[in-house]
Amino acid sequence: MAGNRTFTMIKPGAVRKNYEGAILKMINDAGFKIRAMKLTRMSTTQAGAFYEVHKGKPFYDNLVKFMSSGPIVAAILEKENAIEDFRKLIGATNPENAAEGTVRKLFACSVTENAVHGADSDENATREADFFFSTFERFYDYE
Ligand code: RTP
Ligand code: MG
Repeated sequence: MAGNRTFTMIKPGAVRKNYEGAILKMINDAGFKIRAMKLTRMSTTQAGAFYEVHKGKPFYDNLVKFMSSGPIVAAILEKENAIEDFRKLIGATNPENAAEGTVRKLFACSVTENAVHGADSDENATREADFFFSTFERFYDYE
């Protein structure tokens, strides 16, 4: 993702509660440009494949079930230092440990239903973006 892009999902719980607008506003206000975006839903097979790095961990089955339980907003975001800055914006995985003012502090209800996903490396951002978006659905060259 060329170092300045990340991949995110607004998770089913947050979409169910109509938080997607507020979360996207926080993302824009933090200086991220939306370069691709869609409302979609993963099947359990797709969610299992998306999270295959976590296969075998105690939370995997629950996570796959939750992530396929309803629509999500998937997006590619662009900003200098995108991966790190986005993870700062969303806060710790467990909302109980998330800093004040972070997306998870404001919108997450539990460690599984933690409102948003943020890619953790360039390599994973690329893999995750490719999972959801064709080249025709990405708008990298617009100002
Ligand atoms: P994410 O990938 O969603 O941005 O979150 P993360 O890097 O902060 O957390 P990660 O370790 O990649 O875990 C992926 C998702 O699995 C759920 N999880 N549950 N102890 C638990 O019950 C537990 N640990 C992780 C969370 O939904 C987490 O976002
Ligand atoms: Mg992660």
